[in-house]
Amino acid sequence: MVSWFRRNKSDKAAETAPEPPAQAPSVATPEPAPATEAPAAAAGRKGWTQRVRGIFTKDITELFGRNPKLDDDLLDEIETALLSADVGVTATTEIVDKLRKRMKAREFADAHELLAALRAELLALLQPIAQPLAIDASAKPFVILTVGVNGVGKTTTIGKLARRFKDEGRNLMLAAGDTFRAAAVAQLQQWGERNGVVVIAQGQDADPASVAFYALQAAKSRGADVLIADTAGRLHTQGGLMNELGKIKRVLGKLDANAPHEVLMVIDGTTGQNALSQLKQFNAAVQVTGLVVTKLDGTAKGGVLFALAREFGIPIRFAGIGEKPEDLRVFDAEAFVDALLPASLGA
Ligand SMILES: Nc1nc2c(ncn2[C@@H]2O[C@H](COP(=O)(O)OP(=O)(O)O)[C@@H](O)[C@H]2O)c(=O)[nH]1
Ligand SMILES: [Mg+2]
Repeated sequence: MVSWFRRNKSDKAAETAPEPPAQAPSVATPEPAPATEAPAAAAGRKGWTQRVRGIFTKDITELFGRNPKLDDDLLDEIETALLSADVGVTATTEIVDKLRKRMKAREFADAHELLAALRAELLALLQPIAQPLAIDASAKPFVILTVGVNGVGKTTTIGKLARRFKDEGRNLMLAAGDTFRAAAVAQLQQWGERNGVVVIAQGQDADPASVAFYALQAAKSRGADVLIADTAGRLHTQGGLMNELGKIKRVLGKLDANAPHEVLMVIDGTTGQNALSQLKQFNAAVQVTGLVVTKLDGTAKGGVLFALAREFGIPIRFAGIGEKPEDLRVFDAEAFVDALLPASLGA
């Protein structure tokens, strides 16, 4: 730990003095980490099904294990399962009403056909927003600004993304824009070190907009492909801090009118319906262009994705399904719905 702080200090000294972009870089590029861990891109459906589970499966497995009758009671039980998984009242009501209409119209021969229709409804909600992040290669660098409340997994996600982009052969840099806590800078530097990625930091209490500005200047001068900026967690109810995000965005725009190219909001999948008000406020402050939903490995509340999809239609880029570097998946709507409601269920 001590060595991180020490290094942080010297970085601070090196980076606080703004330099003309053409000058030699003042931050040592760490040696690339040996490629011993599994590649971050090794995704696949298996990981999803193993990690993301238990959102509906317990209730629904029990339900369909009982070989239920096709009636209003069954719909009631499905409604309860969706609500307790935090799909939210509006999205749940819509789904259940649709199923009820089709049931009354005798479209389903049995309960299992109704289950298949439920899967299809859930998939239809998520599929349009399962849009992977496309890195525009002409943006030099492509700037990603990460935002979100405290503890949702912003810094961890940046570390995982760093790993992924390195694996893809991209030249990237990180900006330690969470200047609230010294530990936050150290945490990002640790990720950078592990993955052989340069981290630009000005230390604790620096102006995060200034960190972002100089980091973009440095990334431009080095011809980096991608710059990912961390920010301090903030409550969506803290007006001053929300304005600060606007300032970071404006300052980046001074160096590149299109920057940030992606405002990536990280949402904790265990938050439940509060995620909706978080997204609403962050979106109003900085216009969120993509989401990462984390901690889907440890929740019975991941149903909030359906509510987010319905309310905002903002693309979900990635899903966090664990704490390791490789535990970030490109969001795959079908794999997610499969993990929640296996097609084999009740077959
Ligand atoms: N289980 C699990 N834990 C996660 C995931 N993403 C982040 N975390 C943990 O959440 C905690 C907070 O993460 P951090 O990146 O510091 O959050 P930040 O405050 O938003 O930067 C840490 O203990 C992480 O290891 C995930 O996808 N799954
Ligand atoms: Mg952080």
